Amino acid sequence: MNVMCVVTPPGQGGIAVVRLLGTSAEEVFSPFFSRRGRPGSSSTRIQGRLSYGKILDGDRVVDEVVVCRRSREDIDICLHGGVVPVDRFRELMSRSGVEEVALPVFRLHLWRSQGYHSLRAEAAAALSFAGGVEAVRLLARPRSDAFELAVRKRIRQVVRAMRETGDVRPEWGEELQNWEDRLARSRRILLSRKVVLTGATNGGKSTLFNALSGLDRVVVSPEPGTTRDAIEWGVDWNGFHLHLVDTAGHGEPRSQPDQLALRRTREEVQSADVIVAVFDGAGPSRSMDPGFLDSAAKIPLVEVVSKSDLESHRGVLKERQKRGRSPVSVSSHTGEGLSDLIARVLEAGDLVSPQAGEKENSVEPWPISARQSRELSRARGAFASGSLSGLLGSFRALLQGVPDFQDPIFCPRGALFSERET
Ligand SMILES: Nc1nc2c(ncn2[C@@H]2O[C@H](COP(=O)(O)OP(=O)(O)O)[C@@H](O)[C@H]2O)c(=O)[nH]1
Ligand SMILES: [Mg+2]
Repeated sequence: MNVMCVVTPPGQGGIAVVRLLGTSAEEVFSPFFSRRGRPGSSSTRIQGRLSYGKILDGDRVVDEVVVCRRSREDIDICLHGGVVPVDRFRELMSRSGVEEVALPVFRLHLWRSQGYHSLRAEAAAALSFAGGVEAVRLLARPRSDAFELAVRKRIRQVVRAMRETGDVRPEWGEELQNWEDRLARSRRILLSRKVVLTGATNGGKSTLFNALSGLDRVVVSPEPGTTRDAIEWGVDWNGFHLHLVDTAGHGEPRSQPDQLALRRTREEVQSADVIVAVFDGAGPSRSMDPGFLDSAAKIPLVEVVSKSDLESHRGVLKERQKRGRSPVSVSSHTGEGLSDLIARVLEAGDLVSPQAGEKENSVEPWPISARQSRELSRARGAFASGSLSGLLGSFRALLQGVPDFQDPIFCPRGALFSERET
């Protein structure tokens, strides 16, 4: 199979580089190429690493080009950068059966052509989309080969079992479970977690959001109901990419916009990975609406008592402690308690650097995409129904498939491609 990709950015430019990759890249390209000085010459061979010449479509000159030949299977064609010659060349290649792919997919083919195991190539292709240092570390780890080797070994065993016993082996189920566990850990690292601030109006959520995000973006005021839209911002804490969300406070809705704002808050709270419940340190005049938190009881929660610089804060803190809670005291004005809060949020989201905090007997994460995860669940289904051919099919698909670049590991929330959020 041959693929091509325009590797220079789109738009008008001096040159456009199209890269061709595939087992017959040179054979496909050569018939359209003629060296300079011999128009129409039959000598179409690309000579050496660099050749200057013309791309011809029959008698028509498509463009004058420089061809850089890395190997028979990997060729750059430097065209003039305008849209017309590039489109003509594309058309010429696609007529010859070359498939045009997007840059991330092209990178995947490139990694694979350079001998990377296919799962590692997939991780490498995701690298440029990684949000946070921990995600980069995980994707760049050579350990990603371990998964591929494990799957290949299993494929061999399944093939043997098909010839011999015709039965699935019970220990394969345990291994599938182990892979699922690694998947769960890797998703926590690769996907941006959503941290939602919620609580009564005027509790200091927006001020806290500003302090935590390092922004001065959200309007803060003593007037209740200042925040209506949920506002999001990406933060990097200890190498983990998180998405911080400020929401409208719980309070008596007095208008339709208030009601809409409340509904939005409820949605944000229910889709959070970690909830930060802010209790107003200025006093218990407006309390947290418990309905909000009850509806999201399964989501990890960190309690905060705000405004620790005020006298009244102590009373509120004691009150929460009496109820058996252990809130973090913070002051967004002085910065007190902010780093404790960050640590508590990371802990609640189970975000511990695999290097630093590796617990005994916890599984090492393997980078894995949603595509691979789907094949894994298919494999589990096949295992449960004792189907060897089903198992074989999903294991093979796991290794051979091309990732979908809408996959969240390629566009974690808030990373480069947030408009393609999944
Ligand atoms: N003293 C003190 N006041 C604060 C602190 N955080 C917020 N406030 C004040 O509390 C009021 C409400 O803050 P805001 O962030 O808008 O609350 P929200 O409605 O929960 O978003 C504003 O007047 C802030 O200046 C704090 O840490 N200390
Ligand atoms: Mg607010």
